[in-house]
Amino acid sequence: MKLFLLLLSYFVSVANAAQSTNTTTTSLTSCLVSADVHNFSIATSSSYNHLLNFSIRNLRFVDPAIARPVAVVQPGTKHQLQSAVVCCINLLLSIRLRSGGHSYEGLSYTADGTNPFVVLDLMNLNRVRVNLTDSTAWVESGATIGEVYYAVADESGGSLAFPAGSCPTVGSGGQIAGGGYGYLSRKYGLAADNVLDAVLIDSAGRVLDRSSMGEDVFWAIRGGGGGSWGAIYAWKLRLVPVPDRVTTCQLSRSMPSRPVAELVHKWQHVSPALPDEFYLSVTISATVNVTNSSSMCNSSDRFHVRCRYWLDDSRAGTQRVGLCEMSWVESAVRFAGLKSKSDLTDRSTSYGKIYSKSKSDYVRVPIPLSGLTGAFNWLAKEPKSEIFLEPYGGAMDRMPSHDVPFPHRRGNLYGIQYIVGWTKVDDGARYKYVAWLHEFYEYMARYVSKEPTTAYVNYVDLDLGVVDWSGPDRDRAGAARVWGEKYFLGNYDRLVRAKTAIDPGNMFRHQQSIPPSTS
Ligand SMILES: Cc1cc2nc3c(=O)[nH]c(=O)nc-3n(C[C@H](O)[C@H](O)[C@H](O)COP(=O)(O)OP(=O)(O)OC[C@H]3O[C@@H](n4cnc5c(N)ncnc54)[C@H](O)[C@@H]3O)c2cc1C
Ligand SMILES: *[C@@H]1O[C@H](CO)[C@@H](O)[C@H](O)[C@H]1NC(C)=O
Ligand SMILES: *[C@@H]1O[C@H](CO)[C@@H](O)[C@H](O)[C@H]1NC(C)=O
Ligand SMILES: *[C@@H]1O[C@H](CO)[C@@H](O)[C@H](O)[C@H]1NC(C)=O
Ligand SMILES: *[C@@H]1O[C@H](CO)[C@@H](O)[C@H](O)[C@H]1NC(C)=O
Ligand SMILES: *[C@@H]1O[C@H](CO)[C@@H](O)[C@H](O)[C@H]1NC(C)=O
Ligand SMILES: *[C@@H]1O[C@H](CO)[C@@H](O)[C@H](O)[C@H]1NC(C)=O
Ligand SMILES: CC(=O)N[C@H]1CO[C@H](CO)[C@@H](O)[C@@H]1O
Repeated sequence: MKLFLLLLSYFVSVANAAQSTNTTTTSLTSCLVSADVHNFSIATSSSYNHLLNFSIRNLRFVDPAIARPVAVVQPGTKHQLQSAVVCCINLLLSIRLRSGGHSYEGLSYTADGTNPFVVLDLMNLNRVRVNLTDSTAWVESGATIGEVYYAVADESGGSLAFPAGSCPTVGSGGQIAGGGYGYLSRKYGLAADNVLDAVLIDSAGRVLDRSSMGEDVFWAIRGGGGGSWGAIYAWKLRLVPVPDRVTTCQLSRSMPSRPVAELVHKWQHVSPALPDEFYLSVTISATVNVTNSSSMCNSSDRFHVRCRYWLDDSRAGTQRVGLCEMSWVESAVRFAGLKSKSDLTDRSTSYGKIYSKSKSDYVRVPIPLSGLTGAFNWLAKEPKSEIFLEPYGGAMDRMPSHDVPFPHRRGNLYGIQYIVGWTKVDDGARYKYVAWLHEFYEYMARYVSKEPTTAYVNYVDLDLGVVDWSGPDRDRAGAARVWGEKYFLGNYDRLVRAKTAIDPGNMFRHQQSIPPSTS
């Protein structure tokens, strides 16, 4: 008898769970429809899989074992975005905002396990409105960086550009929220340094601009990381002048570890000290190629002098150095490995759709030759790995560390991104790749910034720590300091204050969002 009762209660609770998912779906559907939001897919819709999958850029998160959203909603206007946010909040559904879907940890479309969730996919909010009178642009946050580059170049006849990252399918929603470092950052700073205004929809459903959100929140959204503050509907960007022609140079060499180390040893002294108009990065892959080195400037004479200075005096040699002049936007096309300008606006490309895991570091003291040789010997052991060295210095050195939440300024010579990437489902080999990455990262620890170890929030890395949102209130802001200070150094406390002001109920959250203060 007792057993029977237990069984009965088991059935009842299962039936309730199914019922409640269905009630949730039904309530969300009717809330959206009555707010005139019609472009969404629930789990039983035929378009659901395609839509959810479309912007999953890291294939590690295409996995049937990973919880899926109740719905994918695609707002097409500011008002629809606001309505979708309000529906989710009223129904106590977690929100995942997805712009380009490039989050290294899938934070824009996976759950933290505490709640059913909805993906608000912003790909239809991708309008870019350029104002040539004051060299600004209003950009809806679902526009990709490629769409921004294309529109700005097109409307300004190539005289203006925007300083952001290199991957054209990355979203401006996620990238600007986390900083945004790229080819023009040694001259003009980060994407986030060039945000003049923004429209934010907060957890109370209010539509706020710079003056109504207040300076602390306006500060926080420019580099404090996506998904913590509310939904950014649009950014107002300061566009920057670029010359008609820039000069680019790329070379690719296959060499053993030692000469690569010699080249990089020299590079770490030279590249951060070059004039602001130069950007000279290095990618090193396991097959020990030095590839895709690039520079840009507005005077080919001066450029030749610099390029030859660096190349003559190195093991790279001067042969087969591809020096070309082109417009700035063409250089962005070329460095992205694309063919034509119109490719910049193609979001259906599989560009960057791989399985991958990344980590990051910053370097303030040049790494000794022996350390670099050791690093490249280590790298050579894992053919699926790559490291990417991005030069700092220039304007990055002159901007105060507290202007925006991104703190890695004066004294940083370069940033390192470690990547292990694979293209096929691998039957467990991923554990081997990721374990290799962890060991390599540990080896590098003695040579990079420490106490604290530093990292770039746009290369988001859950190994640094996660917030457990389940269970009762406790000092989560204190616990999150462990990883928060790696990304934000002394800016962490101000981020907690901004979070507490704008979203005290913590409606916008993920595994590494800034917790509100509970005291
Ligand atoms: C191939 C590749 C190249 C890259 N190159 C660079 C580079 O050169 N420079 C650089 O700085 N970074 C670079 N990145 C990192 C990139 O900037 C980050 O991964 C960025 O966060 C991705 O933004 P997204 O909109 O595409 O991603 P998403 O996954 O859509 O979003 C990332 C985070 O921001 C949140 N978010 C998205 N939209 C909004 C919004 N409208 N309002 C509030 N929160 C939002 C999401 O919820 C999530 O937490 C690169 C990444 C890849 C994969
Ligand atoms: C919810 O209920 C409706 C009507 O009974 C049914 O058609 C639908 O498939 C259910 N959805 C889910 C997700 O169970
Ligand atoms: C709905 O979304 C699809 C896919 O992104 C898009 O092609 C279509 O234009 C959208 N429809 C409306 C009415 O916004
Ligand atoms: C999702 O996309 C990936 C890569 O583009 C593909 O391999 C996979 O089959 C897709 N899955 C679904 C369910 O569409
Ligand atoms: C462009 O900027 C100028 C100067 O700020 C302003 O007067 C004008 O209204 C703007 N144009 C548009 C279309 O917003
Ligand atoms: C070219 O570079 C020089 C030196 O930095 C700078 O003074 C000048 O304004 C630049 N010209 C253009 C057209 O950008
Ligand atoms: C490395 O360089 C060699 C010779 O130029 C080339 O054949 C090889 O494909 C390159 N490998 C990678 C990963 O770029
Ligand atoms: C961005 C870029 O130029 N990528 C190139 C780097 O080098 C590899 C190998 O030579 C090319 O295939 C990429 O197109």
